[in-house]
Amino acid sequence: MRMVKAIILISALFALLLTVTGCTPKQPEAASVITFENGTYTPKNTSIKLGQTVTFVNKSNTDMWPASNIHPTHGIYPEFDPKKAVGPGKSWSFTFTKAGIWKFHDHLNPEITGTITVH
Ligand SMILES: [Cu+2]
Repeated sequence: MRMVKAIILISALFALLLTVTGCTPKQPEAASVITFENGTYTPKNTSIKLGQTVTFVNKSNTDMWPASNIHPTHGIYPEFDPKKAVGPGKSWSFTFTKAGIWKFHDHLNPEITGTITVH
């Protein structure tokens, strides 16, 4: 009898566990955020999954222009380029549809760089 009680208890715990995990909605892949502030992109190196979106947020008081290397033509990943400056307080999002290690720079200050690894 004690065995039966133990089995019932374990089954109940299992059911509870399944309910708890089953209730947790599957979170969509959180978009990565890279901020531009104090003359740098943070984080400098980001790793994301294929199809994920990265949002560049300009928290500085000057324009930013994150773009694919190589400056000035941005030919390595031409779509990874807002094609214009992004003002203070504004943001620009880009969805990476190509796997690879994508280096970028600030088109207005090409010495400011970063890397986004898409896998
Ligand atoms: Cu450039």
